[in-house]
Amino acid sequence: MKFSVSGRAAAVCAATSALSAVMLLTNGATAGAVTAPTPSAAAAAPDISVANVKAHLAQLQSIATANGGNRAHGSAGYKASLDYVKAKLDAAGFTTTVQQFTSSGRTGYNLIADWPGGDANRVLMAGSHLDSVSAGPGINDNGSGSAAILETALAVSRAGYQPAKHLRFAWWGAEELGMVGSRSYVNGLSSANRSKISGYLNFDMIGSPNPGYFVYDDDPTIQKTFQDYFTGLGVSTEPETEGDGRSDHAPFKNAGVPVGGLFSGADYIKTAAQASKWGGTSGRAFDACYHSSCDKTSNIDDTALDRNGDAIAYAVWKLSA
Ligand code: DTR
Ligand code: ZN
Ligand code: ZN
Repeated sequence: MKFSVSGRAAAVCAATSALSAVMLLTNGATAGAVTAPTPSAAAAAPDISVANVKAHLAQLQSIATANGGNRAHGSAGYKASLDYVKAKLDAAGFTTTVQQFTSSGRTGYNLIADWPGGDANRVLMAGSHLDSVSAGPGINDNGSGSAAILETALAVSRAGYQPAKHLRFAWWGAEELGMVGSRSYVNGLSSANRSKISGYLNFDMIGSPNPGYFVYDDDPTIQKTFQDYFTGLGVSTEPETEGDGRSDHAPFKNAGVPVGGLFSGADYIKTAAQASKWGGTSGRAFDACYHSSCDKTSNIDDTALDRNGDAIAYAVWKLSA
């Protein structure tokens, strides 16, 4: 199995899940890249610039356009998406690892980014699937989650944030094939390493054009953290019940890890009651371009993307302190 080693990257090959051997490519963290630490007790989450998040989405759109119109598992568009995210994180001082796996006869990749520092025995994770369906560029599903956690990770670096817990971010491959990448990651963890994960936050579709504000109702502490944020905004939320088992939090939940997350809606129809509290259009889907070629940069509601991005940063700061 071929792999390229870049910079001070080191490759560790380990056979793990039943899917295939998993190849790990890890860069060397650039110690100098981390700025002066900020005491975690005093740290408040920064605003996540929706303009920066949208700039990442524009890059993902350009990548899809240059690669046959999608960023699906096994495609050049997916690998280019991963390379884009990895380059930003390497430059910001993260220790990145590329996990390689095979599914449906094609090579897939997870990108794991560890922020140096924090208690290695208490890891807070935030993740999003980076792959699209083959029908389109997947800007809302799930460029939105991928771009928002990327910008949150970059905000951690800019702030020189040094929380009590260890922070780990993940971009999953082959979610659209059945959470293949995230399942491969969880299956590859020893029970000791699995028990070190204090929580996994999942963000899959957070910029839907006719948005709802749904909070995963799995772990109550994580759920309340997100609910408190939106209460502070004066935005009501609903429990996310349609997605149980349908995104990358499922393998973590099945392994006993506390999970939570945010969702702005897919092809389900917004009711009149929901439109009255959230705005938008009743009788229409939250995202009418779900799994379609029209899931492009125009298929995003900036307010939902902005609010959810800020909620992600709030939860990462609060749950890692
Ligand atoms: N984002 C979808 C999976 C998904 C997550 N929650 C829901 C709720 C209703 C429909 C689909 C989903 C995907 O990746 O296809
Ligand atoms: Zn999807
Ligand atoms: Zn998705």
